[in-house]
Amino acid sequence: MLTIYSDSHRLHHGQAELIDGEMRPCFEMPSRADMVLARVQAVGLGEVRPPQAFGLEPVLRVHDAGFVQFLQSAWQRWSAAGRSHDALPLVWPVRRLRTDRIPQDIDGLLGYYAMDAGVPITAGTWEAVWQSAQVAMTGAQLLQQGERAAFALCRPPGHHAARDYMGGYCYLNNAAIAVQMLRDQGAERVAVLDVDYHHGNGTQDIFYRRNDVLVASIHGDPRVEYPYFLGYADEIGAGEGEGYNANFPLPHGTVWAAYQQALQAACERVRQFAPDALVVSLGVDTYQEDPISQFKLSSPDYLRMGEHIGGLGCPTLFVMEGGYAVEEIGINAVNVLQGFESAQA
Ligand code: SP5
Ligand code: ZN
Repeated sequence: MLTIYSDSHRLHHGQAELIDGEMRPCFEMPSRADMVLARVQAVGLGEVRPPQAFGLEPVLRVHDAGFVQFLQSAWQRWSAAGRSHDALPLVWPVRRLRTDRIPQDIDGLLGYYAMDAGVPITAGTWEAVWQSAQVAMTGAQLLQQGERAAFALCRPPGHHAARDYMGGYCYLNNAAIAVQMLRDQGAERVAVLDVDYHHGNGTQDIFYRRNDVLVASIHGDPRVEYPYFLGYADEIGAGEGEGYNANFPLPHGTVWAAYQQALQAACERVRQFAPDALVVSLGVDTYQEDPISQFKLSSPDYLRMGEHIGGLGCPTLFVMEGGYAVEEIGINAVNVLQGFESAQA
């Protein structure tokens, strides 16, 4: 399987995030992608290629132009205000505050375009985010050119980012941009299978009213887990998209036996949809040692996960999302890819 990877991810290295009431070093750090790349190379998964340049147009097929402009200019505005720490939001438009007026000040803009305080913006953030999206687009193009599978080693991740907001370590929705590119290049139906521990609120939101993209997500129950405000089983899509969104929330402590049942149900939905291509949002924060998550999957379980996905027989693009047990992130992510390949053979 081909891997697409760019060193530019290192340009994004936030200092701190708010967690358990403290500012602590960001869990989403450059060594994550380094570890995954090292494992890809150690097992000889296949060639590693740099991304190609697709420009802004495919990004704007998914994201709001004002939001993208904000991302591009946020560090410049922040540093012009005399600040040198990472940019972080501090106020949000909750119920009955106005969202029909976009603030002009950087603090207002950060709150307007962010869902939480987990998205620090640094001097290099835009370049890293931009290249991460290009990595995903390159993967989409490889499927379009006839590859059976590809691995977009994206960092920063994307699935919490929606059309016009960032959140949860995510700025642009790499998987959604890849899906839209596949659609624009001729795939009639594309399915997303999101196996990251957290609900993919951004991806769900982007495709919620569409019947050409099925979104299925298995994740920690939002009653007790981030992102808290989306990801319930009764979210089934709306309008023409009704019946094209499927959520499988699972309790804290979920082990493989229960996870596998949800995975089988999600795969069955994908099979019924009969997509021309599958995009897997591949987070491995379901791992038992993950520092911020509560599922209990073991490293061999990821081989089984990959076998299930491979059994679907779809052209598949894997897009890297979360996973914060840095020591094992490479083994776990690449186990999914190897399990997939073994089921394809
Ligand atoms: C892409 C991705 O996986 N983003 C995850 C963002 C999660 N941010 C909120 C984390 C809250 C963790 N709370 C548990 C603390 C354990 N001490
Ligand atoms: Zn996650």
